[in-house]
Amino acid sequence: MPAGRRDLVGERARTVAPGDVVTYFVVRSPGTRPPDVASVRKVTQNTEPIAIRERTVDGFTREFLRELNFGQGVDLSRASVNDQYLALARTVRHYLMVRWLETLRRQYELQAKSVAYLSAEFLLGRQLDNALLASGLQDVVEEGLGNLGIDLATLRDAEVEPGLGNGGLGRLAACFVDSLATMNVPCIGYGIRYEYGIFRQTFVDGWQVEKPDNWLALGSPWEFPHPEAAVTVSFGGHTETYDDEGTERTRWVPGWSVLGVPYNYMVPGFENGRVNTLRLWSAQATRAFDLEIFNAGDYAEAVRAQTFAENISKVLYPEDSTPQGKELRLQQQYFFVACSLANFLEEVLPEDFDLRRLPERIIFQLNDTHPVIAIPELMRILVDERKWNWDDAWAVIQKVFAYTCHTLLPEALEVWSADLLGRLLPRHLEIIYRINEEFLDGVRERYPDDELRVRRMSIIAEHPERSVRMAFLATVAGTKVNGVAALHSQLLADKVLHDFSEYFPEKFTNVTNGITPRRFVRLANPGLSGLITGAIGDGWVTDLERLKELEPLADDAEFRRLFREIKTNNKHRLVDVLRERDGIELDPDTMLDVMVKRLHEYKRQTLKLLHVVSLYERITSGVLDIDKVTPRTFAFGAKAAPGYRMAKQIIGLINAVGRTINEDPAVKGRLSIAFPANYNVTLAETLIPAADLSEQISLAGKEASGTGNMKFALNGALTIGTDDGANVEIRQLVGDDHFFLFGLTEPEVADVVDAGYHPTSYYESNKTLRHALDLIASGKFSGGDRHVFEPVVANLLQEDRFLVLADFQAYLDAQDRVDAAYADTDAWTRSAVLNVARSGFFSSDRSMRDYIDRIWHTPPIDPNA
Ligand code: 26W
Repeated sequence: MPAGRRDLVGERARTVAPGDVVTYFVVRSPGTRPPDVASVRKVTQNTEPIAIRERTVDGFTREFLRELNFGQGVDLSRASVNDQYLALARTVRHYLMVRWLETLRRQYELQAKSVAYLSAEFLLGRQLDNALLASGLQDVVEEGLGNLGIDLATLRDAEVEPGLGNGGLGRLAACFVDSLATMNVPCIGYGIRYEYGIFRQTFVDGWQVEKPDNWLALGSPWEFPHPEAAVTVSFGGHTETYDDEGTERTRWVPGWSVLGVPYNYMVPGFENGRVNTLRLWSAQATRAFDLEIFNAGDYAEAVRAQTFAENISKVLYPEDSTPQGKELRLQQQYFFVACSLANFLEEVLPEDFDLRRLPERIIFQLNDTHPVIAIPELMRILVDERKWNWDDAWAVIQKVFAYTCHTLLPEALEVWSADLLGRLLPRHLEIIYRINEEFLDGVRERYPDDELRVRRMSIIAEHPERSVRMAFLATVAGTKVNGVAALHSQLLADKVLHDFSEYFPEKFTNVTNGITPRRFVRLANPGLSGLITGAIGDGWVTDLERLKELEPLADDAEFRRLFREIKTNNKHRLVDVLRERDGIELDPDTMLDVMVKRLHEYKRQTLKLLHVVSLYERITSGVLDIDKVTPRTFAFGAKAAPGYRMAKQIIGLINAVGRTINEDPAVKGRLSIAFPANYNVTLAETLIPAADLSEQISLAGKEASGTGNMKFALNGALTIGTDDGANVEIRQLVGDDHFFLFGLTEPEVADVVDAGYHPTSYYESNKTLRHALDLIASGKFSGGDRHVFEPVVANLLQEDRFLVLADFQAYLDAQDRVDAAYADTDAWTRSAVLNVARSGFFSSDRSMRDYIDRIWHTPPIDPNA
């Protein structure tokens, strides 16, 4: 080995000389125990330690070509774009590998308390750019590829984003694991490796049509499968009690089982040498293929077990609010939870670890109710398998689980029928019954003769059928329960879980959501990032509150000019992307008014649409002088759960209105709708930096937090919104002068509903509203067919559960204020700069600090320790 060669293991630079001791691993799958230090081998002349990747253009180019030739088996001249992309991805991950292995080694040594983030969804987005940013290799790669005649942008677009989530909850999980890695906090993310992620949305005549998301088809270079670390997961069967040397014990006799194969993904910290792990589980049959049955000629039967097993991790459930209560969904939830607990207890922890000390070593964060079955599963392991007594086991359970609730909609709180649970997981149901009994004993003690309260608080509901309320189970067992914004957590304690916040006041807390500034500012908005770094240095990327230092520059005309220029450039970038991607011609010289989020009635996309229709109606009827209307483009992005008919109707109506308005010369250049299909993380990264106005108009008291609202504010868009979710905290921080507030507050909504809400009274008393609704009902947007969108109008007039009509006029008035404000470009830009400067609080790094202080107590690891 040439003297003076640098050894960068763990990024610590030192020269390696013959006879030196270098730590390197017998490479066993990450997550499995590393060998003890004793097995380190003396460096000999011809032993190549972990290859040190030269972070030079030459070094990279050599690696890339090696990967292309030896990894992809092609030479450059014949390589397809996908070959080049896969080779690049693997090359970049090589540069991160040393950090990953070092992180694992040190974590194993330190056995520091860490977070296990259990989530049924991780909406990761594309990985390449984030890996380049984390490894600081962007420029080297851009130049190296350029020298080979390859355009990095082309390879970037070859990556299919892993759509392993529906929306807010899944994306939040991805932001959180990014922050924990960047903050040097040990964390394992546990989830499901769906073969098919969230469906690909297409529009046929304006109607949503779902296509399967076969994201793995062209290869998945960011994952590391470890079949040797597979876990057996059981289902069905029955339980039986037996005498165990005088102690009566219960055993579960399962009916069938599957294998859970772990796939590890890197979660690189931002330029800090740490790489945490995301472990996603894939289901396989224990016996993939039955040769006997095959030889007997029943080919389908021979592979039935495999197909059946694979179904468990086949596809993500596309609902993001109303659980369907499907058995397969419960199978998915138990599958990944059982795999994760077994993996952590048997693979991650040292062999002889005393589980009584588990609370010192791990906190399992339950991302909504989807992983809550982990609670009876760990009880089963401790009591049935480790033969602990109930109380000792329960004492540990209450310290190692914490629950985050992400919704306020009663219908979104998961309830599993005792019948289904008893059939699929008979032992777990028994354990839940016992947990409930012991809990209710305590309730009866605290509130004697209050059986109503007991029934209200019971984890087991008797009506309409006997079922298990998962949110209640999580609250009874968890050490902490948190909402995701101040208002949300307040409403959880005051309303949704009131009995429990009275009974366990110390458990209830709040952690307001956040977003990672690496992906949603540094990567998505390089122009703005450069401007900020130019002004205050680049510390903001890992300390977002530093943005405050921009405040004085809001009064700097030159800074405002540059800020505006960047917004305009981002608009032009969006114009090119939408033309290429969707054939949409967007006019960059209009105000870009954006509403992007899942389609749900409580988010009130219909209110936004009534504003557009009303503008169009008043312009075309001559009520409104077109020259007084600010030229606007209304951009929508929204997927509807396939079974959510009203949501799909609303998508159809938005596209129909868009078609009519976009083709009407009377409003050309003034009003237009852009509704690109298949809104996802990748599109958000281009759309959000281009936006002027962010629509956050849910009915107060319905949106738990929102995270899009934070991304828009941090990218210099102004918000028009209600006092709902995190909007309240955004408005408080950016200031009322820089936020367009409107609408009923949550208490006012409650009063209106309690008083009895009659949407038609608003229709009758408000001409502008009536004309807009009548225009839709007239068939104007549906070729004269009055029936197509009748259900949407009828629902608004008859039910209007989310008070769209009640908030209509206040919303229109707020939009007039927007028009007036936008006319003063400089003042608008000043407000936009202040939104950026005052939104540092909404970093997911800050959210992590709050979780660590209030719930987890998992301090960051000192990288130099
Ligand atoms: C079982 C069906 C189902 C699936 C997903 C029910 C509920 C969900 C999620 C909890 C829905 C969700 O994504 N909630 C959103 O979570 C975000 C992150 O905390 C919040 O910012 C959003 O306000 C909330 O709607």
